[in-house]
Amino acid sequence: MREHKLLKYLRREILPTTHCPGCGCGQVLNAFVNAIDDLKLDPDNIISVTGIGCSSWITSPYLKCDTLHTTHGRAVAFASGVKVIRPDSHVVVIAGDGDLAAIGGNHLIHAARRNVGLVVFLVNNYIYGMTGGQVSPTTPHGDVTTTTPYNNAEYPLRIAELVAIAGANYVARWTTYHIRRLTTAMKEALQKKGFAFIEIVSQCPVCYGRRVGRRDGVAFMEYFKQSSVPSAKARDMSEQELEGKIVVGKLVERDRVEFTESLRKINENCAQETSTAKVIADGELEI
Ligand SMILES: Cc1ncc(C[n+]2csc(CCOP(=O)(O)OP(=O)(O)O)c2C)c(N)n1
Ligand code: SF4
Ligand SMILES: [Mg+2]
Repeated sequence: MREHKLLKYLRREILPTTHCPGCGCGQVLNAFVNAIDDLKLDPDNIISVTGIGCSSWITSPYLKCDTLHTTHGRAVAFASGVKVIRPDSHVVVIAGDGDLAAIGGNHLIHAARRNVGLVVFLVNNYIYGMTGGQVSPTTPHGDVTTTTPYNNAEYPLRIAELVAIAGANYVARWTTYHIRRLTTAMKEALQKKGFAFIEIVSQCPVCYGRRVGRRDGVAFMEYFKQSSVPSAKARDMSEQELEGKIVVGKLVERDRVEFTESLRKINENCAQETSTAKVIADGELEI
C-alpha cells in the first residue's frame, strides 16, 4: 500500500493528536507540512518552538524535527536565542492568541521591532482553549466566555496590524477556511528574511464555539467564509463597515536587515578592532 506523502514528516507513534474533533489545529498542521513539502525543506533544518496551549501542540511533539516546547508566553524569547546560535535554520514559533498576544505580547512586539529572523504562526481561536475558555486579548467584544459570563466588555487587539506597525518584514492574516492561501503564505514566510508573522484565525468549537453558537468545525468554516474581506478591499471600507469582519491577505512586506545579521556584523567589527588594538598594545610592550 502506498503511504501518504506527508506522513514522513510526522511522529506517527504518537498519532492521533490530542486535539478535539473539529479543532482548527489539525488544519494548521496540514498547511504547515504541505508548505515544508512544497519547498522541499529538510526537517533537520527546522527548529520548532512552542509555548503552552492547544496551538502549541500543533508541532510539538507531532512534527519530526527538533521541537522546543517552552513555557507559556515565552516561545518568542526562546526562539530568538535559538536564532542567534543557529542563524541558518528555519526557527518557527507556533502558539496561541493567549500565549503570543497576552502574556507573551511584549516579546512578540519587540522581536518584530528587532526584526529577528523568526517565522511566527499565531493561532487565533479567540480564546484560552487549553484552560477551558477564558477571555483572551483577541476575544470579540460582547462574547460570552468562562471569565466574561455576562459578555466581554473589552475590545479585541488587531494583533497582525500591531506586529506590522512594530516593524516585521512580513505580515499576513488568513483563516483555516483559506487553507491553500494559508499554505502559500506559510511558504512566503519560510522564505522571507527577517521577522515573518501570520495570524491564523482558527476554530475552537469546544471552549469558544459552543458559547457563541458555532458548535462544530463546519459552522466555523461558513462563518470564516462569510466574514472575511480581502485586505485590498478593506482599505476602502470604513471602520463601521469592517465591524465583525476578518481582514485577510498580506498586510506588509518589506526588507529591513535581519537582527542576527546585524549582530554578526557588529561582532565582526568588534573582533577586528580588538585584534588591531592588541597588535598596537603588543607593539607598545615590545618598545
Ligand atoms: C505562566 C503561566 N500562566 C498561565 C498558565 C496557564 N495556561 C496554560 S495554556 C493557557 C492559555 C492558552 O491559550 P492560548 O495561548 O490562546 O492557546 P490555545 O489553547 O487557545 O490554543 C494558560 C493561561 C501557564 N501554563 N503558565
Ligand atoms: S479545546 Fe479548543 S483549541 Fe483546544 S483542542 Fe479542543 S477544540 Fe482545539
Ligand atoms: Mg487561543
